[in-house]
Amino acid sequence: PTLAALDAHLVECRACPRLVAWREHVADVKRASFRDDDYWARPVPGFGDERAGIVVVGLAPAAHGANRTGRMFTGDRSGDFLFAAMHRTGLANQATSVSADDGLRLTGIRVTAPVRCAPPDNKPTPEERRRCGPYLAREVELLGATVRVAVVLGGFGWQALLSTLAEQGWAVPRPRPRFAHGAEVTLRRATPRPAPGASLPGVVPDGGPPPPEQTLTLLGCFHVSQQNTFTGRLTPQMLDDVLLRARELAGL
Ligand code: DU
Ligand code: SF4
Repeated sequence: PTLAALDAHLVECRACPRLVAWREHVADVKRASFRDDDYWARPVPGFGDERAGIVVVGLAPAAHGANRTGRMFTGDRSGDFLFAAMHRTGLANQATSVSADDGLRLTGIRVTAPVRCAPPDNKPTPEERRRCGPYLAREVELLGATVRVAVVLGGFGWQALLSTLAEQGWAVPRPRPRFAHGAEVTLRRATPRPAPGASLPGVVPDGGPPPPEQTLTLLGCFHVSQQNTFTGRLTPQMLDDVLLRARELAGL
């Protein structure tokens, strides 16, 4: 089980009829300014550092952004805003993100989404979110203990990530922590004990010290969509502050 194997499986997924139809319809019609582009029109994998201390959880691919370029947050204004901030805060090697082969590299951070296919009006249904959840769960699991911080862009990703983490044995408080810009919630779980067959001779887990705890801190941030960035609800400084806080918490 590797991220590459997960992505190979993901890009073949056709489990949501409404989203499969939409991602392909958008690719047929296109936007005039992209009329010469071959759209990706498939599920979009996470992008960035495979040993990331920070994972950014968005919402879903944009119809003419990631659904066109095949790379998360790439090719639209949301991505411009996000990657420029990553570049200012030392997490990306360049400020722009136009296509999957533009040379952008992320260090210590990775971008992903709870729903991997472009939805109409950027609104997946609860059922689509549930169906796609295992891909996010598996990605977070494969990143493993290196991930210390999740920067969550908006309430949809916040709810989706909390559901995913609860299923994976993280202690999620009840009532659930609410999304807010600047919200900071640290979750814990016991590090899974090795499977019985994997224990080494002479190592007796029972009665030994408890396994160390794993922690993951969620940082809420308004989504980088134009609705927020054009109106000034989310400013570059606000996003920089969240990313710098994430760096600090992740020890980067
Ligand atoms: O083959 P590659 O996609 O360039 O990835 C090689 C290596 O670099 C892999 O361990 C992921 C990591 N990486 C990264 O740190 N940041 C990126 O933006 C893309 C890949
Ligand atoms: Fe598959 Fe997720 Fe796309 Fe649904 S949204 S078709 S579950 S990849």
